[in-house]
Amino acid sequence: MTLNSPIKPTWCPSCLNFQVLAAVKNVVQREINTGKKEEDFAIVAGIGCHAKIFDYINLNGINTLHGRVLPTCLGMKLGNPNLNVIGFSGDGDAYAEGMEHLIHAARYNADFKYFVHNNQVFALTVGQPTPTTEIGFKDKTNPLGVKTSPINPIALMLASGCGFVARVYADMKQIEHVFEEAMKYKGFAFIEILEPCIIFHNVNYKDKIYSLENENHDKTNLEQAMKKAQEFDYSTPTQETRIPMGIFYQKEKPMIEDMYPQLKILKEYKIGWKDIKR
Ligand SMILES: Cc1ncc(C[n+]2csc(CCOP(=O)(O)OP(=O)(O)O)c2C)c(N)n1
Repeated sequence: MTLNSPIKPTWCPSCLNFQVLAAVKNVVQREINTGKKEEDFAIVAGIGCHAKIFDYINLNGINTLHGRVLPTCLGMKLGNPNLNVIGFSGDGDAYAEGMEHLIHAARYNADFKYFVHNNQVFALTVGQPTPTTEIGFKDKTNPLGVKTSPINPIALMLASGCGFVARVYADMKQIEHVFEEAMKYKGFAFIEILEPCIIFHNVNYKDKIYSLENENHDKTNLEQAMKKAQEFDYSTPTQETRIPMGIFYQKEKPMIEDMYPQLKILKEYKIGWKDIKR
């Protein structure tokens, strides 16, 4: 079996979602080459341009409702804690309609990996502002410009108790590196991909970003992580703007799969509920 799907992508030519697709397939392929099987993986996506990734990776999963990627991933893990579940959301999906799930996903700490493709707009519905769009952004729904300030998802996830908080630019190498670390991590891993939309939010972040790893950031230090999170507030970049990329915080915590004996047994025997005779 191949991870390549026969469905042709309908993303815009040079859309950064192609970088995400290639990186995710490369990492999963490496996991398969070193012992895992295709059926050990399940993917979940919501609705949006980013969510089309579901059609372009040949793995089992659920293309769920807009904003409901996280409860779907959690449900999969409760049904079969041995599955390697990977979720994909947009910033609209994760931070608007799905916001309440995000905080609880950090609390429950089920062992799955979650990407948020943050292009700072609702792209599929043609460019309306989301909770991470900067003040002043204009579109047909906000002709006078956005008045409210953007949320900072990195700070939010740190404050919510998430044990793996990362941000990468939509660049294959960066995504692969952090995704590999997330796969080794036991628990809920939050990875935001800063991904300008070439049509509706084409901001140049490339010369603003720097690697936390190269600046000796201590990813075990929550206070330091919070300080780094605050360096970029999702506003329009100025000459001084520096955007930290990489793993802000990493610490293993009790996972929901270990809190309930029923789930622990499934993990121990490497089985799902369907394998239990009633
Ligand atoms: C329950 C529900 N609410 C709203 C919509 C309309 N809708 C479809 S795609 C979309 C925008 C998605 O934006 P985002 O999650 O940021 O993804 P992007 O398209 O930018 O990748 C919206 C609001 C929907 N399909 N279902």
